[in-house]
Parts: sequence; structure tokens; C-alpha cells
Amino acid sequence: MEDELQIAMADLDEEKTLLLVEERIKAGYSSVEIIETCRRGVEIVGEKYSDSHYYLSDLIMSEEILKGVMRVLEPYIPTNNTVQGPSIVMGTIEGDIHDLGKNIIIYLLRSSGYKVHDLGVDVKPERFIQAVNETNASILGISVLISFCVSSIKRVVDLLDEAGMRDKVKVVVGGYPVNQEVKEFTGADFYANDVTEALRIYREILGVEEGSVSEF
Ligand code: B12
Repeated sequence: MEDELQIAMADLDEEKTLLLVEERIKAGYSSVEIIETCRRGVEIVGEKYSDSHYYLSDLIMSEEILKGVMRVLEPYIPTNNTVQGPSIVMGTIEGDIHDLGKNIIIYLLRSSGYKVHDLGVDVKPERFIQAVNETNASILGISVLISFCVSSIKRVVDLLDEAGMRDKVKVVVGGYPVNQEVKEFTGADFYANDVTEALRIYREILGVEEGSVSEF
């Protein structure tokens, strides 16, 4: 079902999007619900770009609006200042500079007290291995939005195997083009292409009960 906020986001109507976000916060919607609705709106922006109805400048505009949404939401996201759990490494794979989704997940995890090492964007497979080693991370999250970059994720998993580190770290892949097929091709343990599923996976790996990471 089409949603007013999703449509405002897809139409790149910044004023209306931010107004609706404020309204939903007041109405008691969770940050996760609001982010997910906006993500679906941005997905439509991507489809319109593919159909040549939108231009690159429109993709940039959607980035600006989504950042604005996050600025409005941040004060309402509960924070837990007690550092807990194992180290998590995250980054966007080589060749890909998309980072909005990755940054949202990192923000939510850090707000719950998890230690996340953000490697940024366009991260080479070797750098992921080095970071897992340096931080002794037990979860490696890799974001990908450009389909042809998926093969570099397989390279990360292969390198982990070669280094004898595969059993020590759970690999989670996330992003728009990710699905069961991508999970199987890359050899990752989990995949998520929305915020709800991403948090469910982290809760499962971390063994977190409802009421902790789930309280977003
Ligand atoms: C905004 C945007 C941009 C912005 C990015 C800004 C930024 N700082 O990230 C800009 C304008 C820079 C951009 C550039 C380009 N883009 Co662009 N972009 C988008 C757009 C519209 C939205 C992406 C987004 O931010 N979504 C919102 C976030 C919240 O959602 P998300 O990323 O999916 O993340 C969520 C989940 O997937 C998940 N998640 C994400 N990462 C991770 C990681 C882990 C570990 C986990 C567990 C979960 C997880 O949780 C997040 C929260 O819900 C998409 C369309 C789409 N359908 O995604 C196209 C899209 C990804 N872009 C596309 C393209 C082609 C490009 C360009 C090549 C365009 C060009 N000609 O230059 C360049 C890429 C350059 C490069 N080398 O990377 C294509 C990719 C096609 C493909 N499948 O290969 C898309 C799909 C548009 C389209 N339909 O054609 N883009």
C-alpha cells in the first residue's frame, strides 16, 4: 500500500517529507518504521532514475532529504552509553560509494552501545580482513548497492577462508541488490535489505533479547 511519507520521499518533496516525519514521531511511530518507509520512497527514486524519469541530481537530492530525516530522528533514538558486546566491523565494498544505509545501521548499533569500526566506502577486500584481525571482530558487515561489486564480497569471504579466519567471524551482507542468491554466491552467513531485518540479524548473532537493540 502506498504511504503518504513514502510518496513525499519518492517525489523528492523535502518540506512535506520532514513535516510528515515530525507528525509520525508525535504519533508514536518508531524510528525504524519511519526509516523503512523513507527507504521504500528512496527505492522509487532509484526506479525513476533507472527509467530515466529522474537524473543523477535527483539521486543526490534524495540523499540530502534522507540525511535531513536522520537529523530529525536522531534526538528520538534511545542511546545506551554502556559499551557492550563484541567488536563489529562495517564498510561499503570496493567500487561502491553508497553509505546512507550503512551509516543508519552503524548509528543504530552505536546508539545501543555496540563498538562499530566503520571502514567507510570503497573498501578493498584485503582491508576488511586486516580490520577484522586488528579489532578481533566477530561480526563483519558489508554494504553493497552496485550490483557488479557483489563479486568483491565473495573475495572477502574467500580471503577470510584462506586466512583460516572464516569460523571466527559472521559475515552479514546488506543493501538494495542483496538477496538469498547473493548470500549463497558470496558465501556470507546472513543478508538484509531493510533496517528491520538488519537489526533482527544483529540481535540473533549477538544473542540480544527484545528491549535492547530492538528498542529503536
Ligand atoms: C541515494 C543514491 C545515490 C547517492 C548515494 C549517497 C550516499 N552517500 O550513499 C549518490 C547520488 C551519490 C549515488 C551515486 C550513484 N548511484 Co546511486 N542510488 C541512490 C539510491 C536512490 C538510494 C540509496 C539509499 O541511500 N537508500 C536508502 C538506504 C537507507 O537504503 P539502503 O542503502 O538499501 O540501506 C538499507 C538496507 O539495504 C540495509 N543495509 C544497507 N547496507 C547494509 C549493510 C549491512 C551489513 C546490513 C546488515 C544492512 C545494510 O539497511 C539499510 C537501512 O534500511 C539508490 C536506489 C536504491 N534502490 O537503493 C541508487 C542506486 C543504488 N544507485 C545507482 C547508481 C547506478 C549510481 C551511480 C553509478 C550513478 C552514476 N551514474 O554515477 C553512482 C554510484 C557511484 C559508485 N561508484 O558507487 C543504482 C545501482 C544499480 C545497480 N544495481 O547496480 C541504484 C539502484 C539506482 C537505480 N535503480 O539505478 N546514488
